[in-house]
Amino acid sequence: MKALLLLCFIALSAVLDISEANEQSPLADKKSVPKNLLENLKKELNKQAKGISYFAGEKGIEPKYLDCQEIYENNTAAANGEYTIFADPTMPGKKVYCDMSSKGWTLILQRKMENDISFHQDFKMYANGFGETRNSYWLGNEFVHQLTKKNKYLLRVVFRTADGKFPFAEYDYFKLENSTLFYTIRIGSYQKSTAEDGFSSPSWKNKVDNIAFSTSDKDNDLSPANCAAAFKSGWWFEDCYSSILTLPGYIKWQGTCDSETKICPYVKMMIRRNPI
Ligand SMILES: [Ca+2]
Repeated sequence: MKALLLLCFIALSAVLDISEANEQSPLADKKSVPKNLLENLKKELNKQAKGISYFAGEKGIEPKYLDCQEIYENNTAAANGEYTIFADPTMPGKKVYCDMSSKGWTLILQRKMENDISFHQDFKMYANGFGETRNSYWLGNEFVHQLTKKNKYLLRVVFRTADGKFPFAEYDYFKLENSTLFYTIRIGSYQKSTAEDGFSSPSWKNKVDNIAFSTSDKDNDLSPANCAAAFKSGWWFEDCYSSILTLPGYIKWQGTCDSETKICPYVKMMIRRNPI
């Protein structure tokens, strides 16, 4: 508390100095606190006001940030890479890959086909997450549920095509329900994007929106068969799939990626809070 009061005092002093200087008052020549110091103090006070807590991270004592967007907003120079985020500060954090190139997106799936892993995992593995954050990974349905139950998120699915393009499909809402509802996915409207609407276009037989998550040991699909076992994958299977990002060996996205003529060596599913 003492530290907080001291910070308040310093910050207030700095505000007074700067405002006086701006008004050309007789005190204008008084030495001002540098503006960047004031900004840092303001950020620190904001964190404390928001009740942000801290953890012992690889870089020392670090704030428990909610997601990659919050990391970016506290440091707009933050680089793409691995960070630890906390969907709930009372629960363990999780390592995640952050795309900071467009203001802090949290990757919930990343798949590099040249460094691929098996996505033929059971329900518990998909709930907890698996893989390597810097390469191919599934963040974890439970963690993503915790993130998306509190805030409204956008979803962007980004591909790299064989000829080096990066088409993407964006949706204005994304949420995973809880484990009781088998992490049912909720997806909003398709936004103007450079890739097809692989998730919900009426052109495709199988949709993803409002579908429960299935694995070979938990058949929640709408097919008489067990889609996850048949296709050695975990996914939001309806009567199996039209677009799916977890098949062995390739990425399938209607109109953009397939196993033969349009091979995509890379995909990421990432989320960012919707400012609306
Ligand atoms: Ca079934």
